[in-house]
Amino acid sequence: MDAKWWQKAVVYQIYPRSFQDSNGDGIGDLNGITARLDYVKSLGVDVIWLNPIYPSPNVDNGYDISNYQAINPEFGTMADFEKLLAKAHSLDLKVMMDIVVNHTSDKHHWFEESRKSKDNPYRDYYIWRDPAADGGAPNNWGSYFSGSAWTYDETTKQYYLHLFAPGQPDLNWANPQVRHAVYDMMNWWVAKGVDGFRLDVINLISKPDGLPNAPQALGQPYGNVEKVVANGPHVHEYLQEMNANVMSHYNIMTVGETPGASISDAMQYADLDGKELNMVFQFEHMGLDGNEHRQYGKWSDRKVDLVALKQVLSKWQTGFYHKAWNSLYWNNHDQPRVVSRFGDDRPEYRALSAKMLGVVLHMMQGTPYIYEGEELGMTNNDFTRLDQYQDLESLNAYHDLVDQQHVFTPAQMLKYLQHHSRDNARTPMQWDATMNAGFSTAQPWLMVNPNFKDINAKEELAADDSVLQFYRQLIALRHQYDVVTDGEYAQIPGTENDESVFAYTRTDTKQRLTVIVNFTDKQFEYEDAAQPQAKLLLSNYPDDDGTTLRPFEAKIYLQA
Ligand code: TEU
Ligand code: CA
Repeated sequence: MDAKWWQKAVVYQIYPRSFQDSNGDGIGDLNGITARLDYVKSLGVDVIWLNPIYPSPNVDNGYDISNYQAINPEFGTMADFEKLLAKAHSLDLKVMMDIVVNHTSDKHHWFEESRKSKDNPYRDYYIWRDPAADGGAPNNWGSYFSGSAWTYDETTKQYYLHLFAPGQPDLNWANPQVRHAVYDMMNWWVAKGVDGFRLDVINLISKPDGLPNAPQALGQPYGNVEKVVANGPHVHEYLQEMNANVMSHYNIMTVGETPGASISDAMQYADLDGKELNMVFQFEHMGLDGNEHRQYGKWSDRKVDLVALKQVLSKWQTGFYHKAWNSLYWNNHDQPRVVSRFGDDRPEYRALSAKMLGVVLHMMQGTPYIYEGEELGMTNNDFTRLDQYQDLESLNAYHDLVDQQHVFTPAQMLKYLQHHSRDNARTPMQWDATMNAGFSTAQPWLMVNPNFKDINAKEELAADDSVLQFYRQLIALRHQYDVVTDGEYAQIPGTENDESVFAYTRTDTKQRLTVIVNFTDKQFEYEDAAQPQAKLLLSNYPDDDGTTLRPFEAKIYLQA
């Protein structure tokens, strides 16, 4: 297959607020990123994805944008961005921007105009509705961040829609003026030299006609909005129009974040015909360890079931083969750290299981995403008190489920937050063992994980068996072997229901890659007949006796 550049690429996600502070205010910034690009390049990655860097009141840490064509002064200036872009390009690193166009900040001048009067030219940039007959919200939709998805505005005596916080009013994509303003903005960034876009919750932009009520679980105060807004009636039409007005004119990379997208929805978003997006972030493998009562979402301390995880990942591998393109991720700024979540972050197993998880993901078909610190095996933080959290989603969920609905006790919810709060991913990058892990000379905006003295880039660059060195080898394998890019995926027959082993092959006309990992801290006999003729390409143990699988052992074999 003649792979597109983004099919051979590996992406490194940078959360600017937590990556590197360069001016001593405790907040990561663009010049800090620029200073660390040599490190990023040394991993062997091809693209950096920057979370939003635009002006924002930070209701949702930048996912509430008040100006799409400027830089958040906390992060620096447009000149600083241009320096970062030039440095990245000089290192042959492409830069992917994160654009949030399902909603803006309520401080965006479009919304400030829109809320002024019903006949304001910007009124229809957003979704306004009269109160229901009882004076309440127009329907039963609940926000992703708890509470109603509607807020009443006194000035014009109407409600406006916000799937997320009240400070994040949803744009009205049925309005062609909105759509074309977005396309113009995207073209403006491409003209500045950016190489791609990550599109935030892009499958929520087309709301269902008539805004019908959502399914509402017994006892729940609101309906489950994702059931009625995800993958809406015109979403493919809008994405094809965006493609015609933007993507089709360039060789850029696009990835859509699509919560609630099934494999058939995603098949069209990420179709190889290139009519919409290159790939999407689907959430099915991220939802397997949520609360057993779906209405309480992800708040849980359950461990993931390996058989279910294998089944989901395999379904997306085989379902998309030669039809659409997968993204591959374990981590991002919204998800807890994978070594704590799906691996084992006890000191004796942390590095082993981090490497094992890297093997499972990076030998699959798709474009892998590495979230800052994942290459170090950074772990969840040990938050113990509610006041240590800053994430809006976490704090709102606590007050809703503990204080209002009394579904969980404070102790229960604090445990669930320890497992699933987004702040686990947002603690500062751990560079070295100096103060604040080398992230900042000032008090960081969010606490540094106390284990930074043992887990940091400096340590791992100096060691030859670190998680970092192992990730470098995995990235090199992707660039070296076509079978990683285009080999056909299959679980090894007979292992599908094994609760300890994840074993799969990738096969093309020339080679076969075999991946065998032990997902547990147990040791047991395991012999795969294929091994004798195969060459061991990479393992997270120094030797290979071929018949025993040791705790979290991960092996990659190649057969010509
Ligand atoms: O996330 C959307 C989304 O689906 C997440 O809220 C997810 O459901 C949850 O956080 C993790 O289970 C995107 C951005 O990635 C997130 O940071 C923003 O808060 C959100 O959209 C609103 O823009
Ligand atoms: Ca700073």
